[in-house]
Amino acid sequence: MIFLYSYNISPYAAKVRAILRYKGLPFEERLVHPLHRGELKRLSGQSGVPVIDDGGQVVVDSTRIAQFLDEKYPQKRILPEDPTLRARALLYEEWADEGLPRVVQPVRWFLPKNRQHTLALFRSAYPPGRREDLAWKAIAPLAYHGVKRKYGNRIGIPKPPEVLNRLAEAMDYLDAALAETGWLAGPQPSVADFAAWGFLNFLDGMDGWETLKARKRVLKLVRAFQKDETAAPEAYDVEDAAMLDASHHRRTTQTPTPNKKRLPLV
Ligand SMILES: N[C@@H](CCC(=O)N[C@@H](CS)C(=O)NCC(=O)O)C(=O)O
Repeated sequence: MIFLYSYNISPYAAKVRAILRYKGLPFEERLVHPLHRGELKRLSGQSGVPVIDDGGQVVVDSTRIAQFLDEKYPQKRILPEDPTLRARALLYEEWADEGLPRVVQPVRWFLPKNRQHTLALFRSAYPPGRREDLAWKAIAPLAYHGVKRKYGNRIGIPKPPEVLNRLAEAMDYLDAALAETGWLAGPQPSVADFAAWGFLNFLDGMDGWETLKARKRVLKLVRAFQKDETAAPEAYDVEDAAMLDASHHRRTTQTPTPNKKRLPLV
């Protein structure tokens, strides 16, 4: 049995989850709690997700996991054998892993309604209850702070029009890159498509979705793999709203001390 250590809001974990499903590999997901990462650390020597444990073979980082899975389970290859297509798949994967987050994470986190969805979704993966709610009052601003530090700019965070314009521009490029076959590298899905999907699937139903939907080939890619049940933005409840208020309050009145060991959460 393969175990996948993840967060339900992690695009890199979504990428691995989609690859496991595409290859038809049975797996069990272990959602890591952001305040309890001891087991993950003992297992993998670090505290980021995704990590897989395949019968004692522990692999960290979605790119390495994808390569490991493709070598061990060659059915439905996601790394093309043809060297040109393989190079293209790896280059586009690198863009989807490193460039696309700078476009998509601001959409998920800097548009207020989307941030509510994202935080509510994150919270929904863990047991209900007052104690846990209390913990989330701390986790939510920490998570947001981590994202701001990573994807904000020196004067704060970009305004919604700028965030959406950057999304539109990137989706134009992506749509054009998909024109030949509907996939990024050759006639079949490759690791690059899964990497892009990992980020884009979260935008379904969020502010910015119309921008994606208008690019037909991008829309087809987002619809191509099984939608993450975990990724569906749920209506947030009153407790979640309170949690968000706490995060706004924190942001304007005091800067949370960054805990280098724990940040960034996402
Ligand atoms: N390059 C890594 C990036 C993974 C990553 O950034 N994971 C985030 C969640 S989306 C995380 O776990 N951050 C917390 C940490 O690194 O401690 C990959 O492809 O797997």
